[in-house]
Amino acid sequence: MTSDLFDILNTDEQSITDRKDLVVPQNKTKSIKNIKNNKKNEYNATSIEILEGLEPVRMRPGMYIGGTDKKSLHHLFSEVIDNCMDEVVSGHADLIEITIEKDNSVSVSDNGRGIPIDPHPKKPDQTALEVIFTTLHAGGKFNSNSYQTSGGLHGVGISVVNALSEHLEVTVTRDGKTYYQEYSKGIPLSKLVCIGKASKKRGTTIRFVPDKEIFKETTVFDPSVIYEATKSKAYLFAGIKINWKNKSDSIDDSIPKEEIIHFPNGLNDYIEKTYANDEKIINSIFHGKHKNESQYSVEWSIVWLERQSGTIKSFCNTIPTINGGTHENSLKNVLLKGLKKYGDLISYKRSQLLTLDDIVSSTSGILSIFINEPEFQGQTKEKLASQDAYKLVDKIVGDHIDHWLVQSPKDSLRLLEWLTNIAEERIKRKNEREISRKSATKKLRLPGKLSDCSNNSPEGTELFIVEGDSAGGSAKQARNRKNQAILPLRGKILNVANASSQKYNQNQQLSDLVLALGCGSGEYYIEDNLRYEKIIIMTDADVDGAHISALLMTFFFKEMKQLIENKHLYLAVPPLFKLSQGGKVIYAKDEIDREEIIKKQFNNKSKIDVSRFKGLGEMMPAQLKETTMDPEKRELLLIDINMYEDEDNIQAVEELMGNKPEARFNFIQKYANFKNL
Ligand code: 0RA
Repeated sequence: MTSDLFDILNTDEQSITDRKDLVVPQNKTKSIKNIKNNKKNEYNATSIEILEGLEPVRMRPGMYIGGTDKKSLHHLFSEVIDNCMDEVVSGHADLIEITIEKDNSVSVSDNGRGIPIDPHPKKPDQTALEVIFTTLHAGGKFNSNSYQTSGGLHGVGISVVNALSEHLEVTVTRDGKTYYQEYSKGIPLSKLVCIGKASKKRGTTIRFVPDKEIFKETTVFDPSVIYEATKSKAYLFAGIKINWKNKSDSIDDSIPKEEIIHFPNGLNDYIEKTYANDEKIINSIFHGKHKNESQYSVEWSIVWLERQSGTIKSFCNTIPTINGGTHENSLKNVLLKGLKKYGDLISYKRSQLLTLDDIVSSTSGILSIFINEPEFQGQTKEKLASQDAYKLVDKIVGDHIDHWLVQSPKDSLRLLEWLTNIAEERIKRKNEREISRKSATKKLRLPGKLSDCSNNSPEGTELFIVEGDSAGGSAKQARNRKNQAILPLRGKILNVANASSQKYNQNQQLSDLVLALGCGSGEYYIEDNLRYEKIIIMTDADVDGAHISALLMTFFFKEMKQLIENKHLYLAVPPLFKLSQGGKVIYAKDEIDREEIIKKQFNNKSKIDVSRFKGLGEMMPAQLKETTMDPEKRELLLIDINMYEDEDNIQAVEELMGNKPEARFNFIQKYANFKNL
């Protein structure tokens, strides 16, 4: 026996060989053949059954302990200590002993009830202990502890540790006697034997050596990993004392050789120790513990640090939930809710700026809950999924934070001020980012004549290309400055049909247009850089207007074909006539429209006043908005690439370019079956 705990436990220890006579009574009728003596490989029924029972574990260890690497190796230890913690948490034990032996075996003892050794009701051949060590998931069925760690990566059962251990020995003291059994790779090497009388104490010791065949990377435990995991158990359960012994020849001298690990103030001890050297926003710790006998328990200890790299560690039934989960999310949200509510209470308006990120970055601490039948999720089962845990933490921490904030108004105000400063910094940074994006746009040297819209992203934006400054002025007043931009083109646009690229690069009007669009032209066209969603050509409804439209369309067709293909180019449809009778005003886009309206919408009782717009510049901004620019009321023509792509495409372009304005006008008319929007 390796554990010194049993010295403390006052066992009348005898060596196993001395007590071969002390066979466990219930095994008298049907004795289990000792596999150790079964040298001829004569497998008996029991060994085969056990092998089959634990075979899946040895076949696919990853399914049970997450892998076969160093991390998974340490899961064996977690499983064993979690079993002991179950006894502690359920109030049956208050002392644990951990020993890393020289031979790299690890021994874990507790002074709990001791694993039951009576015959198993369904398998009278076997003791309950043997069933627990040789059957997957058998532990929980024997044990009615309410905070069972079952369900997670841990809680796979001690049988998994047994299956993956080259050697495992278990010693149980209960009912005045001490019992002992050994296993190898899950197979018992002997019967459970009574090795002595133990007058007072009870408990269980499990010592195991991981199997090299399984853990190919290493079977050497890292004392620091074992030590940290052990310490966290002591923090999480304030009542516990853990006797720590490190007999390994590890060179890591930061890990004590011997220590009694005991944290009477639980989580607060951890916080005080861990953050002793950190600058705090406020010195007090937000701590609370709420226990409902055997139903649940919630404990937390929170500290606010000046450095913005907060970490919250969470646990469920002493199992670390590295990836958080419902309980941890709830804690973060309830802290935010509490702080905002308190801000409201003291009329500290800035507190409404707070977001989860603002407070989480400065918050550090531990959350530990105990619930029945926790559910874990994720590949490594390190995230709590129980929905009850969210409500539980919300309710209990929610109640406490309100009181805690009200109790120390000075601290609470300082905390609020600090956190809202973080929020304001965040908002400021965000604004600066936006401004720098805007000025990056400015660096594109947008043409001076462009009246850009204020939206930063292209979605929903429109660029109106208008003819002349007076139309530009009206359009500027008529637009929605959020998403509508205006580019007035002054003077003559170069006819690009016969011009070289070089030539129209030198043309001020066209280079202004390319600059405004941001997407480049010709082979340098990059659709992603297009600064507007819709490009709308808005020219007067006359021959000159048609001419300019035609020139622009030709330019887009030759230089930004994709822009048309991807349906970004439109023609605006400004009215040509204004019809009014009495108070009634209707606009008509052309002669046909005019006659139709006169016939259908007006009566013969009084004179119908018909006026013809000479140009867009003549219209009142409100009129222009209503008839041509307001997306709710206007009509737009989508320029469809197909109209260029018919057989006499070239001729069509030629036609557009022809010297006779009439010809160009005809083109527009001819292709006026543009998609009507
Ligand atoms: C099953 C039933 C009972 C206790 C245990 C298992 C138990 C398991 C481990 C593992 C490490 N230490 C342990 N201590 C106890 C309840 C036994 C009873 O009711 O007396």
